[in-house]
Amino acid sequence: MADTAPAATESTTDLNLPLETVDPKVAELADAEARRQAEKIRLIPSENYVSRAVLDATATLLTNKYSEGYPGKRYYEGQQVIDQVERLAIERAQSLFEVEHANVQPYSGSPANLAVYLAFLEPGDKVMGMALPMGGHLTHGWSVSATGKWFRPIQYDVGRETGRVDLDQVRELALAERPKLIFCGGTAIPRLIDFEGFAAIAEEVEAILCADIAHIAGLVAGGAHPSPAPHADVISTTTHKTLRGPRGAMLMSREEHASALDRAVFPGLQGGPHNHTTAAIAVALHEAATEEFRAYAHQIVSNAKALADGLIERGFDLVSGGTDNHLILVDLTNKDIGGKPAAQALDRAGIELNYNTVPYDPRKPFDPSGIRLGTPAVTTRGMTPDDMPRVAGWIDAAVEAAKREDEPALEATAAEVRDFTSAFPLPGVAA
Ligand code: DSN
Repeated sequence: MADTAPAATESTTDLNLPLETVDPKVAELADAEARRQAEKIRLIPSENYVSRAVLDATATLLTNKYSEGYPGKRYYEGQQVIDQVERLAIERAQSLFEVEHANVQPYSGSPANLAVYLAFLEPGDKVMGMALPMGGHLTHGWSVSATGKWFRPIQYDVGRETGRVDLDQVRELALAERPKLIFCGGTAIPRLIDFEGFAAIAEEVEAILCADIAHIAGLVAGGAHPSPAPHADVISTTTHKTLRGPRGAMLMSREEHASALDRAVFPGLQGGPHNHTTAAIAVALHEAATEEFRAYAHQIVSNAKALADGLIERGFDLVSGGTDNHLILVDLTNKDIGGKPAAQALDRAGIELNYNTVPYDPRKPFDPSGIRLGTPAVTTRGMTPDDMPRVAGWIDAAVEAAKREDEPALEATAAEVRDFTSAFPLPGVAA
């Protein structure tokens, strides 16, 4: 118990004392995580480092307020300030993504996507999305998700040889099955998404098209990936990946779908919005509207291409042969090592990424053939394409060391990585 609970001293009842005094254990863990994030090369493509301003907004007293409803139509009094915060976030989302409507209340990506179902489908209706092992998302109708159990999923693949979506196959399937909702986007797609092509198919079968841009929202905002805004009925996104905001989500659409989406989020699925998160989303959107962020978005892609080239030079087999965005999916079959032991060894070597299925993976999802990596966080840290060959070299060295079960070699790489990362200040903390 002594390890997990603060000592019951008088000081814990003083509500103005800082964390390190009231709960040194939690403070210590937060510091340890900051050190870990500083010392690693963080390549999980859905992660980032938020700015100090985003962190500050997250830690405000806005967390104390309940505000079920929407600006001007709340179920609790005292919304004079919260309404302004939420309107600001909405206006910034509308302006940045050039959309008529934005809902900034979804708690995260999965609830946001569930709200899309609630807005447009009845249980048992057909939904079409990319299969999870091909790079889709659980909430696009995968069998273990509520969306695959309560709706009838139709799943499309990527080409076995190309690793890319084949829109002719998607169209054929859509015409045969006539889903009511089609998702494009996903979690392990290294190539551009043809929103216009998907919209043409959705229109032909009279389906709602939802573009899930959770991974690429920052690239879209920064002009480094085409925007779905002119094409999709609904845009769903998280706010904490390439967009570099707090953990949260947004739904955006044309005005005609505004009230269906709003009713689905509240009261359909959620209670009170997390107002401190809304404020931090507003800050992230403000940051994403700057020229610096546009440069950042393009640099993410340049870094990913440079890292992909470095890996290819070292004999790694990249799904689709490379990347157009922030993400690289590697099939390790030709390296004679599974994705999971490789990812675990890489973590010990100071390089953080995740094991992942690859299309048509003969292995199980908990022990798949691939690793997934990306460059949003290292780009925030200030790394450039010139740094990527070195990163690729460390990945190669760690994978070979893992095969030899050579722990000293992994430790040696971790030491080199610690030395390297110390030149890149940890974003989000005071200088
Ligand atoms: N967990 C997210 C990712 O890592 O891509 C998707 O929800």
